[in-house]
Amino acid sequence: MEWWKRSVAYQVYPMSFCDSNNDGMGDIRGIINKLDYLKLLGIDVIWLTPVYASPLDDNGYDISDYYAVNPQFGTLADLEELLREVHVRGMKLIMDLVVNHTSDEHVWFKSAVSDVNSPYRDYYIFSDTIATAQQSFFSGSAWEYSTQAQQYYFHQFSKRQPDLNWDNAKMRGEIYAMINWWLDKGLDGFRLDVIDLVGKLPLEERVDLAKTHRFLQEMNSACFAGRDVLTVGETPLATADSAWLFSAASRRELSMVFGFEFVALDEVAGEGKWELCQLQLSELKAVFSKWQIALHNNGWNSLFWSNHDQPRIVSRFGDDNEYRVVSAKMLATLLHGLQGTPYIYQGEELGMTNVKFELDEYADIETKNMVKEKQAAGWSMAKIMAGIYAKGRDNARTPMQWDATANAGFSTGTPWLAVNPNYPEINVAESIVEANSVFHYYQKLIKLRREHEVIVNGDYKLIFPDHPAVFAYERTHGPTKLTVICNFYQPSVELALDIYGKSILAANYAEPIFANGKLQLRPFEALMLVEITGADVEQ
Ligand code: ISL
Repeated sequence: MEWWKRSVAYQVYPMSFCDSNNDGMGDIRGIINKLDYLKLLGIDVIWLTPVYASPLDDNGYDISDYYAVNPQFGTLADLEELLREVHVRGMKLIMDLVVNHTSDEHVWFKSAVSDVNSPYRDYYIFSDTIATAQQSFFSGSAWEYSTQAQQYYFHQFSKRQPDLNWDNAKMRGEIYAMINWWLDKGLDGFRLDVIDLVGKLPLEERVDLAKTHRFLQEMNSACFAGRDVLTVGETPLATADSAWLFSAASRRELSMVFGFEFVALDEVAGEGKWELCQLQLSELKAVFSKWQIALHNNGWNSLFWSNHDQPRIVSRFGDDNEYRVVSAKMLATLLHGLQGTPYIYQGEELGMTNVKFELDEYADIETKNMVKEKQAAGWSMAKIMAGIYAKGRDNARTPMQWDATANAGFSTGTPWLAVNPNYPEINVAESIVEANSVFHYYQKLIKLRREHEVIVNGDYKLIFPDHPAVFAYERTHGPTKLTVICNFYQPSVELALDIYGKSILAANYAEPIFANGKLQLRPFEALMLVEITGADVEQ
């Protein structure tokens, strides 16, 4: 079986991970210094968000040179050292591949705007008019006028992130050569940014999925075929029904994709991420179950609660006050019992929380653009701030909390984004000494995946489907049955589940309470149980 099906990944956001030279910005040397911490946690793969040359309009997702490292993060030699040090510790490293768009400072774009006859003009998408009403993901029209080019160009993200024209075969060839250059260094794979947007039909305001798949198959045969790499697509448009098209081995595209269906469950349908609503547990159960069943034996799931674009999960679906530790563990239990490759976002393993900053302390381009757009649309400041507190991307981007010293031990300089003020209580140093910490619980869950084949391979069945407060499921592999039970809310509840004969693999309270034939679940209580139902021994 492919190694990445047995792996647990960890996402490092370099700007906010560890600052070795105290300029306020995390760097590659800082990551090298913390590799032993990641090894202690027990993860197998590190996903490094972009460290390429970039003006950082969108924190590195705007690349100006795919072959160079941003000097603020270090040098190419530092990156090669990081790769070696990761390998020395028996881990793997994947990098971000941002090829839907470049920075407007990329030489291709500079040439494209300066000369209508440039061979690079067709690497991008130009039009004499605002060809469609399409909106950018970061507010406003997806068409920006370039006075230099004397035409509009297409950008699905910020206006400093012009979209590449994937219909241009020469451009695609240059991208594939670049991918191979990195893989030849021994890199273990890539996370492919918004890869389902590359099959563009910009003049029709939509993407063509069939075209995207053709490009991915071409990329696979040009770059990934014959290499033992992990490729994970970021696919905001993928559904449970379409995800296998990217990830089934027979398709020769990617190893797996990130599904984003669940992240829309706390927003008003069709109104975008800032129009908030309460999560319905029944919907979360339905979405997770659908993906689990659809990709069992046909494709592969990526499992995640958080990343650098999402708020902190304990603040979002758990409780970041009194029940912070138990609810963070409950959410971890729910996710880490599922089939797929789990991705832990830095700080999630500490139960790091959202922040409430003053408006001028936010750095994210999405947040800044949203404030302007919503103000113009007449939203109150209270509603705008409520949106940012709940969903702003900077919630996830505050510096990693290493210890209780100034700036959480992230940097002795002034951090580029303020540190969450709760760092004296929530930090790595504290988590390592505290036996009951969220950290130790994650460490245990990671180990369990290695020890129990049923977690990797078992099938999935939702149990107690209609229970309003409990998310519970079974995984079965041969004679082995895994049962995961999570009380998603604070009130205690009863569950008619017999735990006789089952052993506890993980739990966020000391002992389960079983009385009157029922399991009594305390606030946010979670249990992972295993039993052998037949005589055979698990393979
Ligand atoms: O974060 C989002 C909503 O808040 C998503 O719409 C997000 O923009 C989308 O999933 C694409 O994300 C990726 O590409 C962006 C970059 O800003 C994100 O950080 C990256 O993860 C453009 O490169």
